[in-house]
Amino acid sequence: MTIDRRGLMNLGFAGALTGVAARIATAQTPSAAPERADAPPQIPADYTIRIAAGLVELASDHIGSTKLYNGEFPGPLLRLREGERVAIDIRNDTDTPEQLHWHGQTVPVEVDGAAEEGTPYVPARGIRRISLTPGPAGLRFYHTHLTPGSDLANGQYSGQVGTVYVEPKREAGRFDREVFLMLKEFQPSLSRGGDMASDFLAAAARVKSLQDAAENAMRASMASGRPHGYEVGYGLFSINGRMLGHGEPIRVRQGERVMFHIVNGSATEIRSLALPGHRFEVVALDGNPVPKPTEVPVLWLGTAERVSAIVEMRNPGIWVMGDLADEDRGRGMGIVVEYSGRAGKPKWIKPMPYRWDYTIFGRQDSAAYADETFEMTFAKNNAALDGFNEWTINGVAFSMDRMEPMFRLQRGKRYRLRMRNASDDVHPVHLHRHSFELTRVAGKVTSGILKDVVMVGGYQEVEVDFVANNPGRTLFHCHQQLHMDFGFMALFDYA
Ligand SMILES: [Cu+2]
Repeated sequence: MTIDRRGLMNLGFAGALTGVAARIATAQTPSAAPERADAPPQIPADYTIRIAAGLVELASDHIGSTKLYNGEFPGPLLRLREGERVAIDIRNDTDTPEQLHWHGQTVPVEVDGAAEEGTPYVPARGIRRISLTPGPAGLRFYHTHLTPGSDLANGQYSGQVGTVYVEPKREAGRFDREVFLMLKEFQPSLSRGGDMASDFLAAAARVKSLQDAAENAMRASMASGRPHGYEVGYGLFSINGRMLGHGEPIRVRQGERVMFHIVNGSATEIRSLALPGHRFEVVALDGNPVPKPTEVPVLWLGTAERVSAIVEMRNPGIWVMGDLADEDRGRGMGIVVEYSGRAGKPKWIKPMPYRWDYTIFGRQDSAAYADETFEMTFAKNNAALDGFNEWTINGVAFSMDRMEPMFRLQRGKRYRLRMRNASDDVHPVHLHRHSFELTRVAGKVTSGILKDVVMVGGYQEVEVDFVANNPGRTLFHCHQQLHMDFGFMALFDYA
C-alpha cells in the first residue's frame, strides 16, 4: 500500500496521522478501568486481537487513520466452532481503556464486553486474556463498546469492527461459496436533522397515541426556540473497507450459488442493498436460520443487523451491488459483481420500491406464552443535552453514573418485551447475551424468527420474547450510537 501525504490530508476521517494520538488521548477515560495490565499469559492464545491506530485505504486517494483491530479493516474474520472453547488475547495499544463486545453470542458478563454489565476494561496499553465458548452458530460480530458521546473519532465511529462466523453443525441452505460483506461509513460529522430513510418498513398503522405524544413534545421544543437535535452524517462509504469501484470485484460464474454473509457495521445508519437482475434468498437473520427462507429484491439492515442470503448467479454481466441511496452509493457504498468472461462498466439499475417485512421469513402462528411482559416506551427529548437528543425508556435516560437495573429477571422464565416507539426514528434495539424471538411486528403475529437486533419503526410497536437463560447483568439498548450514548439503554438483572 502506498501512502502519500496528500491522500492523508484529503481524507482526515479521524484526523490526519499526527492528530490521531492526541484525539485518542483525550477521549473519555472510564474511572472503573484497572490501573495496570495483567501479566503476559504464558500459554499462547488461540487468537490475538490488537487495538491500535492504523490506516484504512478506502481508495487510492482516500486513506485515513482510525482505530483498528490488527491493523486491518474490517478486523480479522474469526471462524470459530460452536461449543469449542477458545482463548483470545485482547491487546490494547492505545491510551484509552477499551471494551470489545461479542455481539450476538451467549457469553457471560466477564467476557461480553460491556462496562454497564460489569465486564472489566481492557486497560490502556495493556492486555486482557479472555476465553469463551462460541455460540450460537451463525453470523456474529465483534466491535468496540465504549460511549464516545460527541467524540466522533471513537466508539463505533472508528474502524473497530470485525466478523465472527460460528461454524454450524449443518449449513442453512445449499451454496457453492461464501462472501462476507462489512458495510461501513467513515468521515463522520454532526448535522442538525438527518435524511435517514424511515419509510422502508412494511406499511402498518402508526399508533396514534405514540405519534400525538411525540409530535406535541416536538412542537413544544420548537416553540421554545430549540433547533433539531444533532444527527451524524458521513462523507465516505465502503464495503469491506473499499469504496465502490476501488476494491477487487466479487468474481462469479454463471449458475453459482453464492452465500452472502452481510454485517451492518455502521455506528448509526440503516443500510439497504440490491443487486440488479438478481434476488436474495434470505436464509438467516442475525445468524439464525429463519423458518421460511424467502427471496427478496432488496435487503434492509438496521445498525448491527446481519443477513445471510443466497444469490443464484443467473444474469451474466458486470453489476453494482449497492445501497439504494444514490448519494451514499455514489460515495462508495457498493461493490462490483463481475461474471467471468464479461467486461464493461458496472451497471446499476434502481430496484422497484420494496418494503422490508421480517414476518415473511417467519411462521404466522403465535409464539409460546410469556410468563411476564415488560412494557417499554421509547421517547425523545429534542436537543435536551447540549444540542443532542436525549432518549428515554419509560421516561428514564440511562445514567452511566448509577447504572441501576430497570428490570428484574428470574432464571428460566420467558419474558415478553412490548416495545412502543414514541418517536419517528427507526430504532434497531439490541439485547446482549440472549437471543429473542419476534412475536409481533407492527401488528402482525409471527414466530420462529430468532434475532438479537430488531428495528422498531417510527410510532410502531414490536414484541419480542426471550428466555432468561444466561444469568448476570444484561444490557438492552438502541444500537444507534448517538441514541445509546444519550440515554437509550437499560439493564436487566437476574434476581
Ligand atoms: Cu435508536
